[in-house]
Amino acid sequence: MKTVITYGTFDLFHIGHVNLLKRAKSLGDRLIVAVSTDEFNQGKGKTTLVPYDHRVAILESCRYVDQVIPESDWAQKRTDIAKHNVDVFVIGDDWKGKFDELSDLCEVVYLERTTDISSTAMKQAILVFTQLQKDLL
Ligand code: C2G
Repeated sequence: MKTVITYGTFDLFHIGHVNLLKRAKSLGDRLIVAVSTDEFNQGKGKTTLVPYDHRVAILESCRYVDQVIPESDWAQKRTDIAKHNVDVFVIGDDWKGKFDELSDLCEVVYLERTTDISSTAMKQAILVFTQLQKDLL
């Protein structure tokens, strides 16, 4: 049983997340996703639109995801890898090089990000749309 793990906020679940999870799952038999809690995201300077428990439920509904755990601390990765017998750590290449120090515990893979989509861009589009709606009323 080859176990893969990845970490992220996964706000406003979109095709970039799906592509990442699909490719991550293809690297093993089981995919664990550690989802950033709302409090941890505040520490990342990220404000999420979708609350943690909804982001968990959305990921649990994804065919590529076998288990969802909370990410509440930058330093939990080593413990998670040991606890869940992880063989492969995967994350998008916007993080390239940032987690190389995990390579003594497991394989570290950076996957190419999907272009032209991001939760941030979606939030901006929602703001513009909301403003346009107001202007039309
Ligand atoms: N992603 C992607 N393509 C996009 C957007 C995101 O491949 N267009 C990937 C990211 O590279 C990441 C995952 O989808 O691997 C989740 O993205 P975010 O929710 O933005 O995750 P992030 O806030 O970067 O959190 O400890 C690690 C952090 O928790 C990562």
